[in-house]
Amino acid sequence: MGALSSRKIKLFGNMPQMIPPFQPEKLPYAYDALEPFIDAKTMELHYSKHYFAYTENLNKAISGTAYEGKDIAYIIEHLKADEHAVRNNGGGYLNHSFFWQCLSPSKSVPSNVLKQQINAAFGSVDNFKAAFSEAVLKVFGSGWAWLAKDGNNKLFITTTPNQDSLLMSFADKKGAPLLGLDVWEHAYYLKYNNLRADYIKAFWNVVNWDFVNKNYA
Ligand code: MN3
Repeated sequence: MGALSSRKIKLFGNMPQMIPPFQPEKLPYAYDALEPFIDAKTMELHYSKHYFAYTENLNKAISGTAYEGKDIAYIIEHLKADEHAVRNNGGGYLNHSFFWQCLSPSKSVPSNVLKQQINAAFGSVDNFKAAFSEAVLKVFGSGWAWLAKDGNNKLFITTTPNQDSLLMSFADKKGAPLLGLDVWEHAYYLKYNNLRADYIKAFWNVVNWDFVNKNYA
């Protein structure tokens, strides 16, 4: 299996090229578009406060460093584990830019191609959802859950701590994300409090499978 590169695996195939100074990506729907599953207040704070802060702090963190002028894929792939400000804010910027597109008020379904891969890896779409949900429940503290593909296009579920990305060189399991879920309390606590399982259940109602399908293709 060759080294994964976001340039080769089209991770950003559906996203505009993100180069500094980084700007927040446009939210593809209104704050209240995902109600009642994700509430408007949470979306507004999440997007306009948390995401904007990651974006601004990433620009600050790379200012005057070797990362200045590099695109986000380069930064994510090259940053070192102890470069905390770039790691946290670069990951935060990338993960959220990706996450907004993983959600949609429009109903969609896994493509036949993706469904075949899900069946091969997990047995069925329902089994996949159960395994993904279990992974989300097991995230200790803040982090993310991912459906991803490896260098052989095989699907797997994994989680990352804090704002880490599967594309970071020190990730436990590297791969190309197809679908991500923010498991930070700021993503659900206003509406769901400590009931993370209810947040996950709601999430399945707003998954943008069209985006996931394109990420696999
Ligand atoms: Mn978040």
